[in-house]
Amino acid sequence: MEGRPISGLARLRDDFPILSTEMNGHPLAYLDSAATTQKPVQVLDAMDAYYRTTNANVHRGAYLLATRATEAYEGARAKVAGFVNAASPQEIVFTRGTTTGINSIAFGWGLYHLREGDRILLTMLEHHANLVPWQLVARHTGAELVYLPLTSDYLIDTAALEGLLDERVKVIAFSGMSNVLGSIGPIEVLGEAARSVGAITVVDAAQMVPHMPVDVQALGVDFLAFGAHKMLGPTGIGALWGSMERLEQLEPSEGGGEMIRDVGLYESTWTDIPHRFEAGTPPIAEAIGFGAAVDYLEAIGMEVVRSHEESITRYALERLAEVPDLRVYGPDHLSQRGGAVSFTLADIHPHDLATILDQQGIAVRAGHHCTRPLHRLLEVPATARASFYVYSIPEEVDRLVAALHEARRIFGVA
Ligand code: 7TS
Repeated sequence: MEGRPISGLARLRDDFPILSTEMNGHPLAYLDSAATTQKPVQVLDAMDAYYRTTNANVHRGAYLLATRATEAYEGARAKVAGFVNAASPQEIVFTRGTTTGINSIAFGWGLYHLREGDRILLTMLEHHANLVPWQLVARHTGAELVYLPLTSDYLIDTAALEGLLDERVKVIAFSGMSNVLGSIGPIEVLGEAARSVGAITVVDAAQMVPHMPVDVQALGVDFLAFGAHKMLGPTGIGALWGSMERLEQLEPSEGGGEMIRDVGLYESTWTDIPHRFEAGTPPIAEAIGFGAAVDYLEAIGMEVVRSHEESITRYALERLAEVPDLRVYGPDHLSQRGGAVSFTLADIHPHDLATILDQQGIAVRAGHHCTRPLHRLLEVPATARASFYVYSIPEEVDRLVAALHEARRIFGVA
């Protein structure tokens, strides 16, 4: 036990108004950042200022206000592009979130390029967002789904590629960081494997981009989807990054205004990338909030975000190990994991556990976390999950552990 980590980022907490509220008569201990993160005043203010001073529709007005709105929207795209080191802002498509990003690849690429006999390679730890869209596309195209298993220490088992990888595999889609186990995906290995058989790689980066430095040009993958709301930004917006070569192979999966070059009665042509994938009026204020979230994280530095998360996760794993009958599901090594810590406590149902924690003002998620196949593999119907972000402090872990001891007493765990 190395003791409490120094909470070097605790000073940030004043930026998050919600963190000084009370729940059930206790200060809120928000330990559900894998579901969504809280928002700093810098993000709230950017969105408020946009509506107060700049609001107009984008890419259509001939007047100054509309030009300013368009510049703010496109400025946000450039910030997001810089954040993941995209080769150009054009490679960033604004989406509604991770789910929409993955669906737009499944339906904009998969539907047009897959046929019977082809294979889509997924893994056993995927969120439903990176599973169900592929099931739908498999049903349409006749392609088959195959799964990479997990190792005994909860990592994607790349040794199993040997039996599964061949020319039939056209897509490898996998999570960059598991929302349940915390496991970091073997991106380089799977990217290389995909290239060797001419498959595309799709990274569900919902939990990855918010939690570690990401350089899309260095990763060697084709598509990467993430959302703003898990990285201090608003809900309703996310980004799909794709290499220009792959984006050119993608068909729009939504049609409407602003995505066309010309429209005839029976056929239309598309405008340039990325706007051909952004039909209709986009979430403009949300994009600006996303940009402000990126500024905020860049001011901290993503290396610092990652090391803070490692230290709070190390502390949580050490302290949770003190609770008898508690089982954590996920890799032990911090270099292989992020800050989502899922656990069960004896045979107490995770929902009951979450209710007892809530009575102490501690917010954790309980359930299958949109990963039913993974929970079946773990042979538990549900887990409780504590997850951390830049504002998480060791005192919250202490309160969690104390409340878990209390839960054991309440449920009479011997
Ligand atoms: N992929 C992963 C790995 C996720 O964790 C989530 C959301 C998604 C995709 C979907 O993101 P969305 O923003 O489009 O909904 N994960 C969670 C979670 O763990 N608890 O609530 C949402």
